[in-house]
Amino acid sequence: MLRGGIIGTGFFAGNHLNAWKMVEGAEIVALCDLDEEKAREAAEAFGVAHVYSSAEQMLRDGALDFVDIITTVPSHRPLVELALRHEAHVICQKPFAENLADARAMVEAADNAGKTLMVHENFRWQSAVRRVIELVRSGRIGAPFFCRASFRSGYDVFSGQPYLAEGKRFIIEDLGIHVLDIARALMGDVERLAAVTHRVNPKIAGEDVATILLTHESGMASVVDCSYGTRRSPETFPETLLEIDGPRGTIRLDAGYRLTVQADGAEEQLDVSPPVLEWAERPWHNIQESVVAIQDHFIRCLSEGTAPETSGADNLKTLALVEAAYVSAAKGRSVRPDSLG
Ligand code: NAD
Ligand code: 89V
Repeated sequence: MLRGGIIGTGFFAGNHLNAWKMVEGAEIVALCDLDEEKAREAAEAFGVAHVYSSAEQMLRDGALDFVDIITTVPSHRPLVELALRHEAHVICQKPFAENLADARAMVEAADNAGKTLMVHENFRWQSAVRRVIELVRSGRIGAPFFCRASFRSGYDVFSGQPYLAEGKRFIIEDLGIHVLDIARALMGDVERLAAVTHRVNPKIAGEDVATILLTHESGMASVVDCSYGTRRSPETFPETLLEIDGPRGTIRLDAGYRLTVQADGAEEQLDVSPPVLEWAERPWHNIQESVVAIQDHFIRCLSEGTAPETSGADNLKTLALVEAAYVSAAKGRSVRPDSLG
């Protein structure tokens, strides 16, 4: 049984804690939050014995095999490096880093320490999205030549996560990062992109609409479009809708988790709704289920000594798309993610 410690017991941590209870081979033995009272409350709710307000102290005392970092982005690099100095494997929430230099430094630190560093990039682990990724990878519609990955909503994310209203960057960094990662998973790495952004909600500091055209290394194109300014019915938060065309057919994931596969002249329609786990609640059940899947993948990789699909090294490529999208939107021209310093 691998012994884990959690750093950060805020808004999203309950999902990780519930999910860890469902993952075989791992046990959370310590919780840490700068606000010790918050950590204590979570420890009582989830039966965790040890509580800390200092991550350094938790790592010194804990003999931990891994650390799960669930803090907001400014603390990721110091906490990841701290955990690696204490020889713990790390799973760290997205966004991985505030900039590419910090992200590269963390990947290098993990390589030097010989430890696994995985990013909790969970949208590609949602069961409906995973189904589509597997269909595309199986060659069902042939090599895809077009993808649209779309997340459009008017859901109030700010009441649960007030920090999202405060940063100069919003939708691309917080949500677009997931959708860009799905586009990478479906269509491969990206050679260049062009982004247009806009702010609808006057009460927030960052952009809440982004439309991004990606040219993949295959030469094929994707459109990633994200909005928190969309008032429509049905409200689809937090679904990512997908449409992928290949020479043999089309795959669509539509609102309400309706999957349509048209290939070689035949059509299949499937309900791929995620289960509402005992501890989950609509509409978050889709995300909540993916937290179990990604944490399970992390522990399997540690047990088998394999690299996670959403490793720190892999996530450098998703983070580069986020950076490139902001540069592109600011400069009004397309940008190669590999040209960024
Ligand atoms: P939050 O602000 O509610 O909670 C973060 C907690 O970390 C706070 O309680 C804070 O006191 C604690 N903390 C900060 N620095 C610390 C340190 N050095 N040592 C110990 N504790 C520290 O944030 P949240 O909404 O829970 O989000 C956390 C992360 O999860 C963010 O990066 C966010 O983007 C991500 N998130 C991901 C998803 C997803 O589906 N993947 C969903 C929501 C949030
Ligand atoms: O997934 C996330 O990171 C969340 C939300 C879905 C609200 O954007 O912040």
